[in-house]
Amino acid sequence: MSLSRRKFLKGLATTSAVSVIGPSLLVQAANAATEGAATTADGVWKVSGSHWGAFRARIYNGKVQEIKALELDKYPTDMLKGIKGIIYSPSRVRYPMVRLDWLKKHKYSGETRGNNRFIRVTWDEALDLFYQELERVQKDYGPWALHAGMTGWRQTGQFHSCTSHMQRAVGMHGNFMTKVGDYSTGAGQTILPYVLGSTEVYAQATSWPEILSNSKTIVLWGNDPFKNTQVGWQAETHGSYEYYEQLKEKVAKGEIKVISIDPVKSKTQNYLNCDQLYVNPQTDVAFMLALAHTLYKEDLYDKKFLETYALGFDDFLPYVLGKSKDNVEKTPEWAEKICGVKADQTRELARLIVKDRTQIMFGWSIQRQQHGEQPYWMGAVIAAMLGQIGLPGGGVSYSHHYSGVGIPPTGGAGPGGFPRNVDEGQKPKWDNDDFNGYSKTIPVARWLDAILEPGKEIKYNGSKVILPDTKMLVVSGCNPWHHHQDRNRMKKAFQKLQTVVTIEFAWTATCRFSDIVLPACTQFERNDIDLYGAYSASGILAMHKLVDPLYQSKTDFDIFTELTRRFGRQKQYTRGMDEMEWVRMLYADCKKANQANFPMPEFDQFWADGIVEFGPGKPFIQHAGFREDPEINPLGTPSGFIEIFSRKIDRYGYEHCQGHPMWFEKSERSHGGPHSDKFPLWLQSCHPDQRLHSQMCESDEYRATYTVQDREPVYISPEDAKARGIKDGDLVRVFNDRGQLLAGAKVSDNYPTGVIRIHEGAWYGPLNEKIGAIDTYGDPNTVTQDIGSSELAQATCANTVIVEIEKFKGEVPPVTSFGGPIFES
Ligand SMILES: Nc1nc2c(c(=O)[nH]1)N[C@H]1C(S)=C(S)[C@@H](COP(=O)(O)OP(=O)(O)OC[C@H]3O[C@@H](n4cnc5c(=O)[nH]c(N)nc54)[C@H](O)[C@@H]3O)O[C@H]1N2
Ligand SMILES: Nc1nc2c(c(=O)[nH]1)N[C@H]1C(S)=C(S)[C@@H](COP(=O)(O)OP(=O)(O)OC[C@H]3O[C@@H](n4cnc5c(=O)[nH]c(N)nc54)[C@H](O)[C@@H]3O)O[C@H]1N2
Ligand SMILES: [Mo]
Repeated sequence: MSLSRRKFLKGLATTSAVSVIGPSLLVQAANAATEGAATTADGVWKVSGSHWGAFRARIYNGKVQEIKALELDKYPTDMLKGIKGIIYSPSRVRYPMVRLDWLKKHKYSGETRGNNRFIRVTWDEALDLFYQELERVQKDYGPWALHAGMTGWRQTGQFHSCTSHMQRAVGMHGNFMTKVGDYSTGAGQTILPYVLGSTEVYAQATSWPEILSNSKTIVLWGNDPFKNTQVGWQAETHGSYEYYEQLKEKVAKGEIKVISIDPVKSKTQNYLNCDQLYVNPQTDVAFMLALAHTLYKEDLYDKKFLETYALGFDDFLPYVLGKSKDNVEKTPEWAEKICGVKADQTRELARLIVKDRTQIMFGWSIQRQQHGEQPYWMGAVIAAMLGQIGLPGGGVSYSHHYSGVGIPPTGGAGPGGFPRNVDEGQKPKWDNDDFNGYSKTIPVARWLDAILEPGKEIKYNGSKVILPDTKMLVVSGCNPWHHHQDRNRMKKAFQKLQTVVTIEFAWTATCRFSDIVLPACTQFERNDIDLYGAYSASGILAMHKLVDPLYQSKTDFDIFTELTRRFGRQKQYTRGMDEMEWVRMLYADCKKANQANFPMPEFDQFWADGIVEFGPGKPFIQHAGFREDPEINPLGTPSGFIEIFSRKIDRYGYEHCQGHPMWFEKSERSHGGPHSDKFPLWLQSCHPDQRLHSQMCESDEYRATYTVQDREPVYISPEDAKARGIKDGDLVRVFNDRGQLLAGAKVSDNYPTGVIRIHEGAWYGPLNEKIGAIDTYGDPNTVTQDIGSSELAQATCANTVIVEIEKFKGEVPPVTSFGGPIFES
């Protein structure tokens, strides 16, 4: 019996529950132990996990009654309270549904797509239609007309990872267009391989113990780890919070100085009670150039480091000194007018960060904007000038706010997953790889362009992409009507699509804009296995099914087993194994991989215990090998060194991403930037404190803990609110030329003038399907801009958006986001 389980049972023994257990229940308890469960008078407790962490759930009367963090999790997130509401949400997809007009009016009736009128059909009818549509598209067009390549934050569990199921099954039928990159780090992951030799954004970073004992200054650059490590890509351990606690103490004692460079006071800044340096949104590069200018002018930078480890400083310098084409010297005074940071403050910061060991930690929001490549590149240049890359507690990182990066990793191997691709040697039913001259892979956020401007040629990362003429979309494990920008542009594009199939458990706006919706079950209704701690690799977690699939929902595995049966690929798809056989096999493979270092028990024991722990990890120092010997451990850049100037990028000849980092004005910007006279407020759509994107928005009770007049909150400064006659709790309209939405005002001192926030993932609830209709709940992507960051990454620019806000007058429409479709017959 593992320690955690023993502790749990001991805990139960001291509660009254155990003393009232009668003999029959004790027998049940003994049986339950073999199912990874403990029985008490008021139900069975089962171990499982989620993006929000590992937990025990109490099941009674066939229902999940209670969720408690696993004892190992010392810093559980409040969001565990929202889990029950996902399972029992009134917005669950209950039955297979087909859109009324699509089915009855034919010709795909794109003009009414989004009116939310659906007909309930049987599973067989729905899957037959799905299969027929796949056939039609492959036969009439070809693989280029089908986009099934989107991915997203599928629920956890290595076997049931749903997008893999969809892509393997659809891929067994025929090829399809797919994507490269993601919405999280599109710009960052494209630029950094040129500069530091790897994507960096998903790299392990220096461990917190090393930082806590070596750093004197930590710069949180657009980074809110206290908010953002509540969730993880795999079951999150929340081990980072122990270190945040220690950091808070050190900040209080003056042992470490933390500076949050951010347009707003973040949750982390508030928690640590650290220094705040306000910077105007989207202007960090100007600020960084001024820092570089000071470091150079005051001769503070590390010349030896640049000589030994970096290339191209001399090609970059003229730009800083105003001796290149633009003739503008990047002085702190020049920057002040753009970024709002006082020139003296810039000089002070430059002197501070070279003085002692400094760790710069970037978040990702800052690259989710136009020219998002530049701040990351320029950040690496600053770090190179400080000369501390590769030292414990020094240098630059781009991942410390993500999935427990920075917890000393154990090095244990996690379980593999269900294969995303068709097995080797097998061919799809439609064995056609002819993309008709179109690109097979496109940059992730450009899929809407493909629908609207098929055949258009765009530049991307040194190559050309020709956008395919998409006719059909299959969506699983992501919510494009949350994650993509500019809803009204999306409406226009979706009117052109012929068929949209979505596999979902929550009736999101994506379901509303689909034609065939198949009810998946949630992760809580299936058995699975996961790595505990995506980056810490703290152990292996059993994910026990808590309840049977609700309504007519099925696991994605069962859905696609049924689909592949329709074209004779069922055996290949499942490899002849069922759910538990897969879970057992994944465990067996994982046990083998860990044999030498982390002995694991037999499966049944693991399943009964709920978790295998790998013990404490070993501290890690990022880029240490490179620092030690750049010849033996070169970076993955073309030269093997840090590239301050990139010949490769320079040769691409792009306008918005040139040979070295540069300041570019944005297409729209607050604080005196373009169009700020008309729309003076920058809208940031940071990641939610109380959701995972759009997941959990459907959790009614939990949502009610943060909504304002049933709407998503919009955070606004006291000054901006007052100037517009807006009071805390008012219903407001947020708008620009692209769209309009309703939200509830929350007036907060954390925001300076000119900056407002609506968290991403608020469920889109248009008043109707017409272009321009007001969003009744508060989805920030109603007003965001759908452009590419630059010719290099073509990444999402969700944060390049400005708006105006006013008190809402007139008749208040009800929120249309929740509760599912309108049932027609
Ligand atoms: N304005 C703005 N927009 C943004 C961002 C921003 O900062 N601002 N951030 C971007 C970023 S970084 C990201 S990562 C994306 C996130 O975008 P997504 O990953 O698309 O967002 P989620 O809300 O997590 O959507 C996952 C969907 O999959 C469904 N799902 C989960 N598990 C399963 C399953 O097992 N089976 C099936 N069939 N369905 C399942 C959930 O119900 C949910 O609707 O959003 C991007 N969009
Ligand atoms: N609770 C929770 N945690 C999450 C997620 C979630 O949905 N909920 N999603 C996860 C995912 S998929 C991702 S990609 C990450 C997202 O991680 P990030 O993208 O790093 O997170 P955000 O919260 O959007 O932004 C972090 C900080 O950047 C600041 N910022 C924004 N623009 C600028 C700018 O121009 N300059 C400067 N200096 N600062 C700026 C914001 O004010 C904010 O404090 O979070 C992960 N963690
Ligand atoms: Mo993300």
